[in-house]
Amino acid sequence: MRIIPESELIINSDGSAFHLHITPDQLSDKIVMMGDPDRVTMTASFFDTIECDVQSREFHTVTGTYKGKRITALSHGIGTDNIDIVVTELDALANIDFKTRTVKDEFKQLTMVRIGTSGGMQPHCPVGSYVVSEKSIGFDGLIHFYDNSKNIREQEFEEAFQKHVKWSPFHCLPYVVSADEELVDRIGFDMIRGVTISATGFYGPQGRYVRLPLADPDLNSKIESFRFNDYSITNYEMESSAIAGLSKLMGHKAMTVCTIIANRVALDSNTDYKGSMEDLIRTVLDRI
Ligand code: R1P
Repeated sequence: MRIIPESELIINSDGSAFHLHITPDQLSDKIVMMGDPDRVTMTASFFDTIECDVQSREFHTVTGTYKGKRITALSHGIGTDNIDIVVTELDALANIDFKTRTVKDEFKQLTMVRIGTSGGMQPHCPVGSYVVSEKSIGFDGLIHFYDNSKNIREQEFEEAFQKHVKWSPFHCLPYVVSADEELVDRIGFDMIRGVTISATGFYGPQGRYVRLPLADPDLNSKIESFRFNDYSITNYEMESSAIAGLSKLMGHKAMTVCTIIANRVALDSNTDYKGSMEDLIRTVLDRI
């Protein structure tokens, strides 16, 4: 049996995972995740009981109960690079024996729902709407570092997308992965379903022209006009592709749902989205 070396999976002296700083017994198998550490505080304010509240860097974790269900809420910060850390450590907390440093015989499946903010790319995703990422397109390249990623990628979709937007050879290969279908049906049944791009940045990588001119100023209009079967690209955020991809590779269930806080087509935005976020969090907590 493979013993995972200390350098490959760093465990703190208190028995907690290196970055998340929580111990295996502090994790529920139902997890809601979000970029903003303060959103975890908001989520925990809906809990009936609090079991632990741990903060380490941008990773804020609270485990407690909501209407009798044990749930962990945690912040993952911004970007798919953080998702590599978060999903790997969550999986390790659930499926690796931290004492023997071996994979446990019995697999524990986690359910992860990311509750995020996002920019809409279609008129049918106005500010204030909720969009479930039925599929995600990763502009980030993270999944290509793992073996077997071709088994979960949707290559026809990828090829059609690259052709339509004339994808630059300087970028990584965009990968397409689906969220867990059962979760999408159960949690997002009354929400807009869409295809979400996870970008590698907030400004240039999402086509925002502030001061630096863009390498391809037409990329967003090509993204907007892209169609594959009945799918159009609905929104931009920065994590869903890696969450869907890594979870699929590991055997967990995951999906992302976002409240739209800017519409890139209508060129409007709303920074006062606390109410719509609260409603979305309560809905996910009820349905997870
Ligand atoms: C960018 O402002 C951040 O907001 C979105 C993006 O994915 C990125 O993390 O999500 P969160 O509001 O969950 O952080």
